[in-house]
Amino acid sequence: MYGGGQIFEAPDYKELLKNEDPEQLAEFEARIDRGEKIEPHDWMPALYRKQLIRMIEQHAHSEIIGALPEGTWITRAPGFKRKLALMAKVQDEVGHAQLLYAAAETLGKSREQMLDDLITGKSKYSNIFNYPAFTWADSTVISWLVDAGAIVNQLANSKGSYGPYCRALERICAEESFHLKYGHHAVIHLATGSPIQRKMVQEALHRWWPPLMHFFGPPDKASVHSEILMRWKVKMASNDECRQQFLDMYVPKIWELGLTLPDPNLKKNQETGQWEYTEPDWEEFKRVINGDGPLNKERLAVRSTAESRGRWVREALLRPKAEYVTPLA
Ligand code: FAQ
Repeated sequence: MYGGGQIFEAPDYKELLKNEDPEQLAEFEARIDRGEKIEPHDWMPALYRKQLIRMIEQHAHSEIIGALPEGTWITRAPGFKRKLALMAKVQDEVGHAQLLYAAAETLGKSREQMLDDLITGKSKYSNIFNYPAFTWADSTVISWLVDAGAIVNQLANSKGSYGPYCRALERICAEESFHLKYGHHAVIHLATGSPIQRKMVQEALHRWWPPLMHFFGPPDKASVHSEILMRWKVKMASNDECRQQFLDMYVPKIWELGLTLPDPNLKKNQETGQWEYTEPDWEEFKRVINGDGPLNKERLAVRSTAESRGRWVREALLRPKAEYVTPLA
C-alpha cells in the first residue's frame, strides 16, 4: 500500500473558513447531515462553492478530452455495428460534458471561462486521457474499464449534497452503464478471438493498468481535498474506497478471461477483504496531471482548434436574428 510521503500540499481549511458566519455554517452543515440537497440559490460557504466548481469543472473537462482517444477510432472501428456503438458512446461523453458544465455554471463560473482555463492549462482533467490509444484494443479497454472506474466514482457521488451535480451524475451513470456493456463485449470478443486479437487486448490492458490505478486519485493519506469534500458529502467515497471497489468488481472479470495484469503483487487479502497491490508511480501521476504526460499538449491543441474553429457558430447562435436580416430597400 501507500508508503507515505506528501504528493500534494494540503490547504489550510481553518484559514479558508474563518470568514464564514459560524451560525450560517452550522446550519449549512446540519442540512448536509440531515441528507438535504443544497440547491444553487441556497446559502453555502465560499469554500463549498469553490471546491464544487473545481471538481465539477475538472469532471466536465475529462468528458470532452475523454472523447478524444476513443473518437480517433470511430473511422477505424472493425465493422459497422462497432462503429455505430462507438460513435454513440463518444457522443454521450460530450453530452456528459454539457450536463456537467451546466451544473458548474449554477455555481457562478461561466462556461467560456471554464473552457479558457482548460485550454490554458489552468484547470485539470483526468490523468488517464493523456495516454495514447495505439490499437483498437486500447479503445475497447477504455470503454470497459475507464467507464467502469468512472461509474464507481459517480454512482457514489450521485448520492451527494449538491443537487445539480447529483442529478447530472444520475443521468451520466445510466448512460455509462451502456458503455460498460459495449466495452466488456468488445474486450471479450478480442480475448476469445485469434491469437493476434488476444495479444492485442493483453498488451492494451498492460498499458492502461497504471493510469487506471492513478485514475481514482492519490491514496487517502495524500488526498488533500477528501477531508472537507467528505465532510460536506460532495465525495461519498474516498479515493482508496473507490479504487478498492473497482478492483473488487473488475479484477476477477479480467482474470476470468485468462488475461493478466502487470502487477505481481495484486491479490485480495482474505483476512482484511482488501486488495493489495504495488503502489503505482505517483511521481508520474503528478507529472501527467500537471501537463507533462505523453499526450497533454496534443489533447489541448485539438481542443483549442475546436474552440477557434467553432467560434463563428457560437457567435452566430448568440447574436439576435435581426442582425442577419438584410432590410428590404
Ligand atoms: N486526474 O485531493 P485529491 C470519465 C488531482 S470521467 C487528474 O484526492 P479530490 C468518463 C486533484 O484534482 C473521469 N487530477 O483530489 C469517461 C487535486 O489537484 P488540484 C473524471 C487528479 O478532488 C470515460 C490533486 O490531484 N472523473 O472518465 C486525479 O479530492 C471514458 C489532489 O487529489 C471525475 O472527475 C486524476 N485522476 O479527488 C469519459 C469525477 N485525481 O485540483 C470518456 C469527479 C486527483 O488541487 C471515456 N472528481 N487529481 O489541483 C472526483 O471524484 C475527484 O475530484 C477525484 C480526486 C477523485 C478525481
